[in-house]
Amino acid sequence: MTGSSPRTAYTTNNVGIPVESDEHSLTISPDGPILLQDHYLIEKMAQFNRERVPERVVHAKGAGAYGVFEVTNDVSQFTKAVVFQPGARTEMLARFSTVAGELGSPDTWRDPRGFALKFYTELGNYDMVGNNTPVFFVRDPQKFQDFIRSQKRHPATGLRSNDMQWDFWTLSPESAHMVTWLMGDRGIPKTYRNMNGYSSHTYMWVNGAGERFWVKYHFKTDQGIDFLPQADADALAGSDGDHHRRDLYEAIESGNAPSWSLKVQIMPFEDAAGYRFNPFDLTKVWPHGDYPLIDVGRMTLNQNPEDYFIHIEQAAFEPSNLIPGVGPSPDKMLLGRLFSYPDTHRYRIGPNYTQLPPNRARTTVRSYAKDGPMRYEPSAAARPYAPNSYGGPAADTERFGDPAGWAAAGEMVREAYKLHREDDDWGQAGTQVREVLDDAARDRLVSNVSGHLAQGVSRPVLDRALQYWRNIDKVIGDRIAKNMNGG
Ligand code: HDE
Repeated sequence: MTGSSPRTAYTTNNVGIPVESDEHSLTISPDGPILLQDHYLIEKMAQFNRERVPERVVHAKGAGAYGVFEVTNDVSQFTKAVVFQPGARTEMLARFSTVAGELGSPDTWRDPRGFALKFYTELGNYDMVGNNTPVFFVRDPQKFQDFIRSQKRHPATGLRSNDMQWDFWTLSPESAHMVTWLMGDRGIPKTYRNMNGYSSHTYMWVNGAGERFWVKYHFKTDQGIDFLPQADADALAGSDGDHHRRDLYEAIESGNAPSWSLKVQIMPFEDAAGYRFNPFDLTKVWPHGDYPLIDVGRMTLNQNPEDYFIHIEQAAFEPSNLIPGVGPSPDKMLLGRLFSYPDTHRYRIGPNYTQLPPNRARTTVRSYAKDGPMRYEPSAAARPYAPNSYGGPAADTERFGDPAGWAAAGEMVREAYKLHREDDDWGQAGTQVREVLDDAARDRLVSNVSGHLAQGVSRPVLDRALQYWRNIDKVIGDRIAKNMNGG
């Protein structure tokens, strides 16, 4: 051979053994039968059949990237959380997603967008798992599963059904505020870079002196809020189903790193009981006039995953990843989520999911967990039981013993939240329509709702939907009714 051409890397099987051919199965003579001893062929076919993990039962389609969060304002008076301390710079992972669509569904369907963040702090992974809307459809986890099923596929036809969606929504008036967000411009962001992210829930912050506060997070896009008109979104759903995923990847790849400015609303702990709205009701916002936004920092996404499946499909976000200085709140939906996410990860990607690259802590893990399928990190405990006489580890209750909790008392009941003086199901939705939207946005809302109702929503559901919108705002409701009753 003249000169040695630079040898390309040779193919191996899954355990590094060089393979004999990339294209020919092992047979008796070129035209003969395939031999069972063709281990490489069998390995390729068997591996192929096992490449899928169950898709997320909601938020299946998405996109994600790594980045960094940098604190720009001192909020240590409210929290001791290491990620929010002055000067802190924390690596992170973000995943954005739609909700109801399956893994292969179009990015531009009308849907809330997931806004899931994982901060790799020296005191463990902190996850803030929010949406691009500050509220949600229901306020009790008992109804979440039913809500989602109304958004997915009809059991008989296997088709999505606007009639199912409006049947659930019009029988669940607490959904009005979120449905107003969903059917407006925020329901189809122009790109993942042009949407805000919200904790939606109220969380607890605890400062170094043990003082507690209630907090809501607002990640404001630095790219500006922008949306897709319904017709453009419908066209893209056909021409480029991965439009948002592509945009995020290409923006980062070209050095155009998107960023979001984190601001928070802080409510003094004692204000909650007497506040005009139930501050833990996930269908409500805290008007910014009551609790203004306070700057915290900036998150920048500047690194695409090197392998989408490993880092994004297997990413496991959980609201229960709460580090010292951040705690839950009496929000029933949040409390339900604290169970559900680790449960779904154990089912979807296995009991040792926290050892996978996107999920593994970037600090020493000294838990007593051990064994289980696919485990490969040894336990850092000196013995697999506590207490032990051989080096622990043992909980440091002096430093970390505060459970970030609140007092609770009373009988066991199954009831709705007690109403605060301005609590109802329509008020904040109406305020949004009348005071937040401008005329053009109201026109698009009317058009979006009318178009959605026109696709298969039949009486009695249609009549309830018209009344639903009149309850939100009589003028808007009448305009939609006019469109539905033949103009
Ligand atoms: Fe989720 N949600 N959710 N959700 N959610 C999931 O966990 C759940 C809710 C959100 O990019 C699941 O990993 C319950 C509100 C995002 O990987 C599941 C309730 C908000 C993502 C689950 C809610 C969210 C999920 C399915 C009502 C915004 C994608 C796959 C009590 C504040 C995270 C998974 C990612 C995913 C449960 C409601 C946001 C089934 C029980 C409210 C962004 O565990």
